[in-house]
Amino acid sequence: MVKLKVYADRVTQPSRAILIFCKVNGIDFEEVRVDLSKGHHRNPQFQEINPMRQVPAIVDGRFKLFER
Ligand SMILES: N[C@@H](CCC(=O)N[C@@H](CS)C(=O)NCC(=O)O)C(=O)O
Repeated sequence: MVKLKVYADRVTQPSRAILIFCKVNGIDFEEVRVDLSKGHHRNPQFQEINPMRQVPAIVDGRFKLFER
């Protein structure tokens, strides 16, 4: 089974909120760091996940979601 991926940068409050939500609710997930200070959110690969180029975003198989 494919694990839920959480694209986040812990520096940001919205990212921390999603990470805490997953941990508190026992959701099995993989954290993928998107380093805003290095501009990783502007990479074409990340833009395919979130065209708004913001974290957090989640991917579950083919399902992609952004906006908390
Ligand atoms: N409405 C979005 C807001 C997300 C958001 O504002 N993310 C900021 C960090 S706090 C971000 O990725 N900023 C990068 C940018 O806009 O370039 C949500 O709640 O998920």
